Amino acid sequence: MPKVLDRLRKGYGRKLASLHAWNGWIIAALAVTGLVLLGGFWRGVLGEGRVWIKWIHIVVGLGSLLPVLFYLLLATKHWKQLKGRPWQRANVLAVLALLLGWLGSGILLWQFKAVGPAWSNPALVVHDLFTWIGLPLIIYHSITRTQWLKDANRRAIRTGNETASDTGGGAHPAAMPRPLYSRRSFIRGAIGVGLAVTIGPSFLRWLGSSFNGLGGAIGGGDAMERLLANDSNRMVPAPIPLAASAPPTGGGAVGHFRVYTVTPIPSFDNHNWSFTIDGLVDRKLSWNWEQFVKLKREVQVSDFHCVTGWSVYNNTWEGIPLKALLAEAGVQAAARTIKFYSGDGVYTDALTLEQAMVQMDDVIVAVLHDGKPIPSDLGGPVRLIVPAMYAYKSVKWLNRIELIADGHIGYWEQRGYDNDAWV
Ligand SMILES: Nc1nc2c(c(=O)[nH]1)N[C@H]1C(S)=C(S)[C@@H](COP(=O)(O)O)O[C@H]1N2
Ligand SMILES: [Mo]
Repeated sequence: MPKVLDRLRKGYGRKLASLHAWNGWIIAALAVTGLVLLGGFWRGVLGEGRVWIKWIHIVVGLGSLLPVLFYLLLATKHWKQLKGRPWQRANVLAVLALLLGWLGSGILLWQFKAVGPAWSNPALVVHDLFTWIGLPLIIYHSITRTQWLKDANRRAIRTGNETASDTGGGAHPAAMPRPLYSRRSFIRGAIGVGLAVTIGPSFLRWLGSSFNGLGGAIGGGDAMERLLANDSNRMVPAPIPLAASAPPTGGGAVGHFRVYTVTPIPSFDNHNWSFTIDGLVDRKLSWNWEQFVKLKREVQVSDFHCVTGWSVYNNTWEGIPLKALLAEAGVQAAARTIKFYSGDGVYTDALTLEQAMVQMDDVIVAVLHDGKPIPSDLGGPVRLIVPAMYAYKSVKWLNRIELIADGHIGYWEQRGYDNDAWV
């Protein structure tokens, strides 16, 4: 056994270097796929590709354990070598901590169904936090280690250091003044400041929305207030909340919605909005907004869970129970599936009649959230809410319900999401 270790340690320098390179490539792949998964822009553009990218991210992420394990074989020697170099030791520990933090939280996110929202929610916060801290460090590290900077460093050292006789370069320009700041530290400083300026504001916004208490203090105002202020819908009259909605029975939602959409956010007003129930029904029904706001609404409190690991708890939704709408239209015996259409023209999803009528009692066509109109970013004026299932069932900008005899595979289900969406 010691012999094996000995042999392993032989090409030690070369091994460390290639480990470093492998690790670099793995982190680069994770950074690119991770940012694509995070970026709202890519949701619509990629479609099915998004599910693939998620799998690549998961597999490569699990693979990041390998360089860590290999490094541990070399760690004792490396650690001794770094004696007297506290910064380099800190660097090693930071990289290990980053990789393990990402890996641990990543595994919980990957296994979100097994662990449930109570684990996947904090895991997402940790995963994001490590990204916010780790990615700038890694970008800084890679930029300052590129070849042109190394060359610049050498030049800076040569001109700044009178004893640099080992540069092999003939006459030393002794008259050259020693620079106050070396070119190297100047460039490094500039890169650091550049990163802080570009990434800082989004980081603070993320901090504000991830930690409720800090929201007002550093996040720059409440996220929901911003969404409400951004509402691009122009529906008149505004729905008047029931007493159970204002103040909200649930006491107010806890957590923040991430705005997800696969199209540009649509905007509606009284002229381009209507709501229809058709297909296998006894009475095809259609409402304009003035008629729709007069329908009898109910209030319910529920949690909202996305498969990517975030949840919003204690939402007070006010709207029309799906069952009431179906009863009014009269479902024909041949109908088996309820198909939901979004006013974005692209997104659809479905529930079986069995799910919506027998297995669930709380599917609601929602018009208000916590006593306020649902803002356009969150699917207003009307969105579906299916509390017992993951939120990809909760179609935003809902404007049509069709009863059909066949099954229907929804937008994300066509692109790899599980047909079974039960939380
Ligand atoms: N029309 C439409 N509805 C949609 C989506 C979408 O992209 N378009 N995304 C779904 C997913 S995956 C989630 S998690 C929730 C997000 O709702 P939010 O954007 O209000 O947070 O909406 C669901 N309904
Ligand atoms: Mo989602």
